[in-house]
Amino acid sequence: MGQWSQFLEPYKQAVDELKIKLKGIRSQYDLEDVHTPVEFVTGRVKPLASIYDKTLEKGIPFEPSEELAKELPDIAGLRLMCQFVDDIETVVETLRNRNDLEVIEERNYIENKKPSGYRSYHMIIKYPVQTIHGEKTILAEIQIRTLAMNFWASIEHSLNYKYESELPEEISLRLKSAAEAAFRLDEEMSLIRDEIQDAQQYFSAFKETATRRYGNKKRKGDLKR
Ligand code: 0O2
Ligand code: 0O2
Repeated sequence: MGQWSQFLEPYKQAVDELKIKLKGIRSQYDLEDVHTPVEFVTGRVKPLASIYDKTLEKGIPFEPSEELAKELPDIAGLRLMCQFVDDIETVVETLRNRNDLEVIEERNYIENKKPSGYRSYHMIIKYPVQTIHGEKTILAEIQIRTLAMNFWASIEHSLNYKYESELPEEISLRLKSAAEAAFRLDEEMSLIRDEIQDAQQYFSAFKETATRRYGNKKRKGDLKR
């Protein structure tokens, strides 16, 4: 167990660091009072049970090793959720241009959705972690998706877990249809994107003015007086 803790420590550090850095993208856009392409960020180190399952799938030994680190590029996993499909391209471009990480692979499951109906944009990166024994470069996976894609993926993930990846035909068909409905929702929202962004800017300006004037307790009508 100790060996695993030592092996996973740089991944934990990378997830912690990258969560702060990627959340920074959102706060910098907020400060400039423009639409932020990042709605929220999550991250996790792959649980040992999932690492074990993957080693069985890939036919590699379940032990901390260079081979395992190479075969499982998502031991450190970050997820960025966006409001609009177009935001994904902005985030992807931002990540390609950073000097604190190197993008080594991209998979576009939005243009090429998976047979399950899954849509998301994946990037595999190299990320240097500073340790007491010097720099260690690890691989991490960043998944970028809209809120609707994320909603679908988390429901599908839970159902797959419940049915141990053997989804009944009817559920599988309904999920595929739900994936298309989620994508149509994204398309509809994109069509009224300007309208939505104006409303969001108006709402945050309102909140700011209300907080400045009255603290947190006043309503919209109070501002008009
Ligand atoms: P389940 O059952 O997996 O959904 P904070 O530090 O407060 O911002 P916190 O609570 O440490 O955040 O965790 P965070 O970053 O909000 O999100 C952790 C959850 O996101 C976990 O869910 C992960 O499963 C999921 N997650 C985030 N990023 C990834 C990723 O890149 N890949 C995968 N597979 N999962 C990711 P839970 O809570 O474990 O529950
Ligand atoms: P977790 O931590 O439970 O999410 P390959 O080995 O090259 O065939 P691999 O390793 O499966 O491909 O990579 P892929 O498909 O690019 O990305 C894997 C991750 O994407 C998964 O992690 C999921 O997080 C997500 N994903 C891929 N396909 C689906 C899908 O059909 N539904 C959902 N909900 N998520 C999907 P893991 O390994 O499942 O682990």
